[in-house]
Amino acid sequence: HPQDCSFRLSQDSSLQGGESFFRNILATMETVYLNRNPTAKAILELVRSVDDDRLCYDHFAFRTYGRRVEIPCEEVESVLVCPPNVPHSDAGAGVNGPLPRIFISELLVDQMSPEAQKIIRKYTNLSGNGNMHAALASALGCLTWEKPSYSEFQQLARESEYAAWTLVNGYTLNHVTISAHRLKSHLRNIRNLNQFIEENGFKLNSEGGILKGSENMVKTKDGVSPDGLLLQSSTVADSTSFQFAEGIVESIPCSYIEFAERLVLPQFKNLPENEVEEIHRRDGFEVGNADKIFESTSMDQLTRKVA
Ligand code: OOG
Ligand code: NI
Repeated sequence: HPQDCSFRLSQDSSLQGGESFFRNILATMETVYLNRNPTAKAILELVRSVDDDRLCYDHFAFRTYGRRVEIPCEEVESVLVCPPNVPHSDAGAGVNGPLPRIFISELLVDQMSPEAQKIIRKYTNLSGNGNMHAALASALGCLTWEKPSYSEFQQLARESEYAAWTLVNGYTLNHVTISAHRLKSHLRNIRNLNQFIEENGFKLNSEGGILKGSENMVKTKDGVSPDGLLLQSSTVADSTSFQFAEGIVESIPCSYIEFAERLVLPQFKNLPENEVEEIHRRDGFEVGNADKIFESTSMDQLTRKVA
C-alpha cells in the first residue's frame, strides 16, 4: 500500500555511510538517465536556470515484472518507499537535497496472456537472480537479461506497452520528479511550470488533460477518492535507438520527467507559509493520476502532434 513506508534510514550518525552510499547510487542512476534522455536533461537545466539551482526531487520511479498473484483487472501495482522524516539542512539540491521517495511499480505478470507470460519468464529466467542486483543494473544502465528479440518486444507491446518498455529498459530510472512546491520562483506553481515547459517547446503528456489531479471530488465511503491535493504532470518520453538480438536497430521509448506539486493538508492550511514543511503537505500517490502518467511512454503520446 502506498502509505506503508518500509524503508528507513537511521538517524544514527554511525550509519551516515549508509546514507552517502544510497545517495551515490541515486546520483549514478541519475547520470545514466540524463545521458539517455535529452529532454529530461534540458528541462532540469532550464528550471535550474530560473530557480537558483535549488531544485529537489519528489520521487524516483522504476518499473518491474511482478511475481505476485494479485486482484484481477489491475494491470500494475505499486509500492512507495518514503525517506525518513529527518530535518534536512537547506544546503543540498538534487540528489544531495532532501531524499526523494522511491516509487516502484510492478506488472502483474500472472494476469497476462500465456504467450506474454512465456516471453517475460524467458527473460527473467535468463536473468537468474539478477533481480537481486536491480540497483546495480540501474546504476550501470544495463539489463540483467540478454538482449531481447525484436519480434518478442513487438508481441509484448501489442498486449502491454509497460511490459515491452520494461523488456528493453529493465531497471533503469523510468522518471525523476521535480518537486514543484519546493522551488522558489513562480515555477513553484505547477500550472506556471507546465506553461513554462510548453513555451520552451517541450511536449507534455496530454492523457486526461495536462494537469493530473486537479479534480476536487468528494470523499466516498471507501475513502479513496482524489482530494485534489496532489497535482502532477509529465513530459512525453524520449526515444532512443536500441539494437535487438536479431541485429535490427529500432527506436524505443525511454524515460520522461515528471512534476509534482503537493498542496498543504487542510489541517495545516493556517500555518504561515514559511513554516510549511513537506510533512504538512499531501503525501503518497494518487491512482487516478498514476494511470495517466503511465501513458508518458505510450505510442499514442509519443506519436502525438502538438496542437
Ligand atoms: C509510473 C507512473 C505513475 C506517479 O507518480 O504516480 C507515477 C510509470 O510510468 O512507471 O509516476
Ligand atoms: Ni511519478
